[in-house]
Amino acid sequence: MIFKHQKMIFIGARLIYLYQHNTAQQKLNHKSMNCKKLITGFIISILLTGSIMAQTGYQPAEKNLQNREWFQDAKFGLFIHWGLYCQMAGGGDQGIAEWIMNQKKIPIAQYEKLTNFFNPTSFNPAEWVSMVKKAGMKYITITSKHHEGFAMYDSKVSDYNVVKRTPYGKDIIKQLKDECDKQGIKLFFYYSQLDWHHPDYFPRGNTGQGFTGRPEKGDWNKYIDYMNAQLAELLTNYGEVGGIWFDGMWDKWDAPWRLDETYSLIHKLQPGALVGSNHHKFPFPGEDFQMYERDLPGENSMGFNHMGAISDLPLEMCETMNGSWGFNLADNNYKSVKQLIQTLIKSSGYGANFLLNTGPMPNGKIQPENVDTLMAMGKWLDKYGETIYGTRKGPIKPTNWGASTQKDGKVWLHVLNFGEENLFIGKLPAKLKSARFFDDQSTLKFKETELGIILNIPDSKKKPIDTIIQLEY
Ligand code: FHN
Repeated sequence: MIFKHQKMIFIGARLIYLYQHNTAQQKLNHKSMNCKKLITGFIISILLTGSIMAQTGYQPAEKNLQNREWFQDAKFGLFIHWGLYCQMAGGGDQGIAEWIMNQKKIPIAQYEKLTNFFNPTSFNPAEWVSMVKKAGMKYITITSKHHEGFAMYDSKVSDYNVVKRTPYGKDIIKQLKDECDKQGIKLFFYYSQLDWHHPDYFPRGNTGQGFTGRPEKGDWNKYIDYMNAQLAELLTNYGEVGGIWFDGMWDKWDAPWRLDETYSLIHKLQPGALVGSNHHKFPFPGEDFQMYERDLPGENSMGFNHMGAISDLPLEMCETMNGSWGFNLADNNYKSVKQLIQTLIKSSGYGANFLLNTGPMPNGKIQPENVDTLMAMGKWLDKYGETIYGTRKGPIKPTNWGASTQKDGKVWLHVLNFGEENLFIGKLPAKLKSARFFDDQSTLKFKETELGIILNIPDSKKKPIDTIIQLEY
């Protein structure tokens, strides 16, 4: 009864919050859903997820709040998808290579044979972390276990892991963490709640059905115990971690995930660790940041982000370099450096971090194409990082021509696409005193109209990736 009562209060509070949030949001975003839709969506999601209570009453620790600030300042990180699947390299198909077990319907008994060949003798964590630093990235998020269920670290609760089952026999996560500590890079652990290998992940969700060879029975609570035990290992055996990046709840919305227990466990073991979940919904209590997969905040071009609403939590957007997260031999459809830098800028314009992915090869090396891209991005950041790192979203919301960022009283416009020589940027919060090109600090002409400001950007000043204008008002 008390539980029910608390639940109602919680739902009520969430609805009020969403209403307030949405009212503010609507003023800013003409695309945002209307409030009625949002609340209806939320109620539906609550009904669907009646068992998801998350960490009600969660109060982030001081350290957690500090880390949230750090996180928002950091802006750029490397996502690493590495697991047994890298050896299949996508099997010659385009698409997400880390899903090959499910896509090709490979039974566990066969898939497990991949453990016998996993021997990334060229894995050099020092090289990886140096590359990350040169790219201007401040943190790494690595798959500790993806949907295939294989742990890339020395788990004591399952021998389906890199140390016990592969000829390589060394703890990948430990080596990477030691090197990150040495070079001052934070490490986050991706953890898949969805599991195609564990027998107790039952009843099954939308994926991993029918082909794995698991008996059609299992004890769900045992699976959650197992997952929490693995998380406890990750949070006790590797020193201070940046946080946990969850994925996979979308596979089984109606499951009793016992999120309250999982989130409390993480925050108890490491109060500073940031929890985020790629459940594609509005954040639940106990989560410390909100994430968007292959979409800028508030957009839904991938069809993942149905709720649309942006929370007040720190934000992060993740993206692939080609079309796959895991190493895909056949997919050469790499995004250009320009495209990726512009996405980084647009994310910053939303106040969001950009987590850019690479899928290491079976030998432990990063694909050379990805290294080249990262080095080019790092070069750009060496020059223009001041307008990205440590910033928050600027006064002008990202739009088709660009975005804006701000820090310590400085405001930067990032002009990414040009139409005419004159650029209408709308209204600013105060009267504009001056506008200068970031590159040479030369001033540019502008006109203040009733509707907003028009800037004059001569062709000679236009840059191919980003023309940065510093505003003073
Ligand atoms: O299924 C996964 C996918 O393999 C990858 O890990 C991405 C990263 O955001 N998340 C899931 C899809 O939403």
